Amino acid sequence: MEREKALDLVKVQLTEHRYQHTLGVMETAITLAEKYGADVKKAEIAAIFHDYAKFRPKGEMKEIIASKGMPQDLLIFNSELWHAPVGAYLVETEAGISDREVLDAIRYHTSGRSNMTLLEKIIYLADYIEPGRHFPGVEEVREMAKENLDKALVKAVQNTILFLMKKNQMIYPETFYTYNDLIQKLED
Ligand code: DGI
Ligand code: FE
Ligand code: FE
Repeated sequence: MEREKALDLVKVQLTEHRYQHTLGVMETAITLAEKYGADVKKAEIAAIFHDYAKFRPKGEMKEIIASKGMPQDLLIFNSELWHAPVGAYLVETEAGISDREVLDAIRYHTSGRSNMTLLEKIIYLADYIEPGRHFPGVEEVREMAKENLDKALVKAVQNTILFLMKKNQMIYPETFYTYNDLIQKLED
C-alpha cells in the first residue's frame, strides 16, 4: 500500500495529536530500517498503522480479544495493552494488510515479545523515541539507538517497566519475557 493511502486510512481513526505521533514514528522507523537493514517499506506501513486501534471503544476491543483467538489474559491487564493486538486484527480486516511481519510488528508494539524480529524491534523503538516524545530518559535511548539497536531496546523496555512499577501498575508477562530475552542475548 502507498504511504498516502495508508495515512488517509489512519488519519480518520486518530486524534490530531496521535496522528502527529504516528508521523514521527513513521519517520523514525524509516531511519532505523535504513540504518539496521530492515525492509524500509514494511517499516513505513507498520509504523503508520501501529496505533490504528488506539481509540476504539473498550467494549469493541474486549469483544475482539474474546472472540478472535487472542491471549485471554490480556483482559485482566491494563486496557492500554489492547490496541496493539486488536490493531493487528483490524488492520488486516479493515485496511486489507496481509503481510504477517507487518501485522506482528503492530501486534507486539506495546509489550514486545521473546525473539522479536528486526522489524518488531524497530517499531517498538520508533514508537518510544519518535521526536514528539518528551519523557525522562528518552534522549538517552535516542542516542543509544544510533549505536546499538538491542541496547537501546533493553533500555526502553527497562524504563517502561520501571515507569509502570512506580505507578503501581501490573506488568503484562509478555513485557517481562521481552526484557529477559533481550538481557539474556546481550550477555552472550
Ligand atoms: O500507544 P502509545 O502511547 O504510542 O505507546 P504504547 O503502545 O507503547 O503503550 C501504551 C501504554 O501501554 C503505555 O501507557 C504503557 C502501557 N504498557 C506498556 N506495557 C505495559 C503497559 N501497561 C501495563 N499495565 N503493563 C505492561 O506490560
Ligand atoms: Fe501504541
Ligand atoms: Fe504509538
